[in-house]
Amino acid sequence: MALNSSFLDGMVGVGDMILLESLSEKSVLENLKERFKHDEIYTYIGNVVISVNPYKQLSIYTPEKVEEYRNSNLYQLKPHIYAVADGAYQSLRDRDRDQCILITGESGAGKTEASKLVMSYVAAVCGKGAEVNQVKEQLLQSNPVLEAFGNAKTIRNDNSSRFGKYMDIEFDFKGDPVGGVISNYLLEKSRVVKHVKAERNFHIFYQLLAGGGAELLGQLKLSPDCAKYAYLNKDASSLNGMNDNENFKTVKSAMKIIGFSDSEVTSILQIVAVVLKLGNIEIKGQFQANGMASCYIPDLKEIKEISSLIGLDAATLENAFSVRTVEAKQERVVTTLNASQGAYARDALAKNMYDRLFSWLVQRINESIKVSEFQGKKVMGVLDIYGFEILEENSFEQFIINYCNEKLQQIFIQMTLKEEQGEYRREGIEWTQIEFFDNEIICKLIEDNTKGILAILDEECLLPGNVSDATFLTKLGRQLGNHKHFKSKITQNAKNITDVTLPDNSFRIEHYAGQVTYNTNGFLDKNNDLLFRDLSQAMFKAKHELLKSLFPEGDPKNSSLKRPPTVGFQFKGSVSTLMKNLYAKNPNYIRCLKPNGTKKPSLFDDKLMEIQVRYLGLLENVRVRRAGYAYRQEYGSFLNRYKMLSKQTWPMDGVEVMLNDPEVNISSEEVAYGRTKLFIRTPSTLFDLEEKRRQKMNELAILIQKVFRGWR
Ligand code: AD9
Ligand code: MG
Repeated sequence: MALNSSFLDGMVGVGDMILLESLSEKSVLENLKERFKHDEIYTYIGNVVISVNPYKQLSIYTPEKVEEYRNSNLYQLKPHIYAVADGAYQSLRDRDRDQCILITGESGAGKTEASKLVMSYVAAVCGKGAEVNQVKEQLLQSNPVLEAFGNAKTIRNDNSSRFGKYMDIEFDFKGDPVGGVISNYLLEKSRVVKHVKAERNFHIFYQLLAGGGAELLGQLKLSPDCAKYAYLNKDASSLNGMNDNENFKTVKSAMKIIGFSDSEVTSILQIVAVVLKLGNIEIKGQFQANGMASCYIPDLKEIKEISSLIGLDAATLENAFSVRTVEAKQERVVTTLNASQGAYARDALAKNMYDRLFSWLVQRINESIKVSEFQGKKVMGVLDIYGFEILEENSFEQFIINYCNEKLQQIFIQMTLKEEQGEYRREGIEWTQIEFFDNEIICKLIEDNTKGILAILDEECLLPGNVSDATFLTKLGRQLGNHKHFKSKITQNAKNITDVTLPDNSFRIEHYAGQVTYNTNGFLDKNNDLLFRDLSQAMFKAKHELLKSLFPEGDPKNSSLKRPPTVGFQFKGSVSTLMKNLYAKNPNYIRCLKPNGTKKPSLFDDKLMEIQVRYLGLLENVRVRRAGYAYRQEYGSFLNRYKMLSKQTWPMDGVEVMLNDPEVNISSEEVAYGRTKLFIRTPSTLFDLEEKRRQKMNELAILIQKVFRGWR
C-alpha cells in the first residue's frame, strides 16, 4: 500500500493499524506497546485515533506542531490528535459538515486532556481578530471553571471529571468561532458529603481554602484549614502536582474572562462556603416527653453564620433540619425528624445546593458564550464524559455512568462498524460480514421503556407505600432473572436469587467493558432525589438572590408543582437527546487507553491494555477498516471537486470517465462504484487526487493572470 513517505518515515511500529502485517489482538497490543515505548502515543485505525496516556509531558503540543498539522491531510504526518482535530475542522469549514469529536475511554485514560487539546488546536488555527479572540478565550476559560467545580481526585485519576460534558462550538461561514453551548450531565453530587479516604471532594473547596486569603475567608467565615471541615478529607487535602492556591487564581481569572461580575463571584463563593459549613452542623438525637424521637443542634454557631451569609432567619434554618411538613389533601402534617433523618436532611440540602449551583454555573457560562441568531452556524461538538467505572463498591452513580458508556459504545458500533457494513450493503459493494459484539442488548436491559432496569426502578420509586431498595431488587430478579447479561441476589435465603456468588443486595450486569456488581443500597433514594419541602422553602426565603433562584420550588406559589421526574428518567432523556445530536453530525473518534493503574509514566501494563483493547473492540475496528474503503463521497460532489482533472469530463460528466482518464491514472483496484457513492480504498489515492487538483488550480490561476494581463 503506497502511503505518503512522511507518514512512514522514522515510524515506530505502524502508525495505522490497517497496515499491520498479521492482524491479531497480540499484534495490535504489541504495536501500541512498541510505539508507547518510543513516546508515540497516537496510532490510527483509519480515521479513529487511539491515544495512550503517557502520564508525562511530551513536547508534541507546541505552536510549531500546530503549524505542522494545520491544513495537513490525516496521513501526511505522524498520527496526532491535532491531525484529527484539523480534519474535523477542515471538513466543517470547507465542506459545511457539522462535526462531533467523541472521546471515550476509562477513568484516567486522558479524555479531558484530549478534549482540551482539540479545543486549543482549533482555537489556534481558526481566525484571528479581537472579537474572535475574545470568543476563543471565553470558550477555553470555561474549562478551568467547570473543572474546579466538577472534577475531583479519585483513586483512578487526580483530576477526574465527575460530570459529563458536551460542548457545541459554533462557527460562522468563514470558520471563525462565534460562541458555544455547554450541556452538563449528572454531577456526582454524593461526593459533596461523602468520599472514600484516598479521594477528595470537588477541587473548588480546597482551592478556596488554600487561595482565598485572610480577607475573603474572613468574609465567608471560613478557616483555611481543611481539617476543620467534615466534608473535606484531611488525608488527601493536598495533592502532588496540584497547586490549589494557584488554581484558585486561575479559576478567578477565568471567571472574569468569561464575564462573571465581582458580585456573582462573591455569591458563588458564598454558596460554596455555606455547603462546607452545612457539613459541620452536628445533629443530635433526643426523646421528647411523649417518647417520640427528635433531633436538635447543640451548637448553633454554624447555623448562625450560614444564616448571616445567606440572609435568612437562623430559627427557620434550624427548624428545617428538625421537622418535616407533609401536605396531603389540604392537610399539613408536621413530623419531627430523628437524628439520622436530620443529618440526612442536612446532607441532602448540601448536595442539592452544590448540584444546582453547578448547573447554574453552566447556564451562566452559556449566557456569556451563546451565539446570536444571525450568525451562520456550523457546529463542532466535543464530548468528554466520565469514563467506564468498576469500583470495589458500585452504586447508583456508577450504574448511570456505565449506562452512558454503553450508549457511547453503541454509537461507536453503529457509526463505524454497523454503519460501515450497512453502507456497503446498501451501496451494493461486495463485502464479507464481520462478526462483532453488539451491545444493544445491554442498552435495552437498562433503558427499555417497560422492562429495563431504569423503568423498574422508576416504577418502584413512584409506587406509594412499602417500597425499598430490597423490593426493587426483588422485582429486578423476578423480571430480568433470565436475561443473559443480568444476575441478582438479595440475601442467601431470599427467593429470586439468580447467582449465589454475588454479595447480598446486589445485581450484576455483564457490560461490554466487563462485569460490574452494583449494590442497590440507596438506589431508590438517589433516583427519587427528593428534597424535603421545608428545606427548599427555607432556601427560598433567603435574601441571597442566587441561592433563592436555585430553589424555585420553595416559592409558596409553586407549592402545587408536580413531583420532579426521577434522576434516572431525566438522565435517560438527556442521553437520548445527546445521541440524536451526535448521530446528526460527522463523527471523529478519539479512543483513550490507560497504560497502567498507578498513573506512572512509561509503564505499559499488558494485562490492563489487553482488556481495554478487547472491550473497545479495536480488533474488529481494524478488520472493518482493512476490508473496507477509507474514503467515500457521493458522485455529484466528488465530480464537482475533481472534474477539472480530466478534459474528458468537460463537458461530459461522469466519475468513471474521469477516473479512467490516463492523465488521472487511478488504478481500478483502488475504487469501487456504489449505487450513490464512490468508494476509495486507500487514503493515498485521495491525496494523489488532491495534489493533482492543487496543481491544476495553480495552472488555472496562472492562466487567468495571463489572460487578465493580456486584457490590460
Ligand atoms: V475521567 O473519566 O474524567 O476520571 P479522563 O478524563 O479520561 O478521566 P484525564 O484527561 O483527566 O483522564 O487524564 C488523567 C491524567 O493523565 C491527566 O491529569 C494528566 O496528568 C495525564 N494525561 C492525560 N493525557 C495526557 C497527555 N496527552 N499528555 C500528558 C496526560 N499527560
Ligand atoms: Mg475527565
